[in-house]
Amino acid sequence: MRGKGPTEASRPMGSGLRSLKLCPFILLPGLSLSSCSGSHSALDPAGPEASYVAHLFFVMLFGGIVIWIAVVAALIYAARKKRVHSEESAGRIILWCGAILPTLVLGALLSYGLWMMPAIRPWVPDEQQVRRIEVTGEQFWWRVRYLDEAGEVMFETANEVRIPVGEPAHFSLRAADVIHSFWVPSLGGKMDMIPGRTNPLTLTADRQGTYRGVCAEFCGQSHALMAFTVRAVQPEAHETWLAERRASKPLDAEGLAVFLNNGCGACHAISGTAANGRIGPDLTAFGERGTLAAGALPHTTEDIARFVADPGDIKPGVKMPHFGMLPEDDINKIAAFLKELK
Ligand code: HEC
Ligand SMILES: [Cu+2]
Repeated sequence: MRGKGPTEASRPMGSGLRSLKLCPFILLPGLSLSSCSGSHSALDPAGPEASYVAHLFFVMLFGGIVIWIAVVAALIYAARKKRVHSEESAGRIILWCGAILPTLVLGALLSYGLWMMPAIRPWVPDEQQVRRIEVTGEQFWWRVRYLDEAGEVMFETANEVRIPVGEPAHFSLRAADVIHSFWVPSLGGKMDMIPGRTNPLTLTADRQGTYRGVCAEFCGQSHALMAFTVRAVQPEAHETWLAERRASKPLDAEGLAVFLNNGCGACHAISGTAANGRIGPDLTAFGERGTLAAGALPHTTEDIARFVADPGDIKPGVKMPHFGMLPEDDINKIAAFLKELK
């Protein structure tokens, strides 16, 4: 059998293999192109910082393709020609293709990257960074604080950031426990959040929209479930929202009582109530959020109830105890109460 041509049985398999080999060439670009647009793509920039990142990517992609074609062409040429090089000509090839050319290419790329750096990471003097937004990475959610002109905290929220369109938003990035990384692909590059440090980051959204951000540094069991939302709204709408957030609102007293009686207020704050815990996300405007538990679930009353009953089931390693032992009725009341917090 060995050494003979393909048998009847092996032929279909051979053609199957051939189409399998083609598969990555069709599938990979298809798959990667399908993720090029949308609220979570560095290739669909929504601001100047992100545009530079995308630009750098395409320049590198183009350069990479040119070099790859040249290398493959050289390889094919070398494989076909059975020429034996003299030691001198081999040395010249190594010098040019192995040292001089890479140095030139990498030097050009480095200069280009350095030239672009001020645009990608605009440096804004401290005194111009008024009204900063302080974002703290926590396992596995985001604490968001809006500061006023004097740098005092106006109010706190979580897992969602609002910025005005067309105006630079200045972030102060911190970490409470381990290293996290703040990344909104549509708006700009990543910035690490390091315990004990405050890293500044300025991002501008030049079109209105909702953008998704993620934690880009492995930070524990539920790292992959640590997302957030950036909403870029018109500056006037932003001002109205800031004012609204500072005003107090009437609350459903019965729901609040169930919330407080079950100890939720030890870790969560709801402004204007006895709930003033600081361990978990501030829930004052919880009903406004588009997602639940840092993007882990949709924001529906059922999902809130499910999360409260067993948060560890949805986010492994979560720092919230489970409340499955509470009567279902209480959990549903709490969920309905929280959903209405605006
Ligand atoms: C020991 C502290 C602690 C207690 C007590 C606690 N939580 Fe939490 N809670 C947390 C932490 C920490 C998170 C953040 C979880 C995450 O997303 O990683 C959280 C998240 C949440 C969220 C999601 C918030 C968001 O922004 O999406 C809700 C809703 C919530 N808790 C409700 C409750 C309710 C209701 C109770 C009482 C029955 C309660 N929690 C008791 C610590 C606590
Ligand atoms: Cu993280």
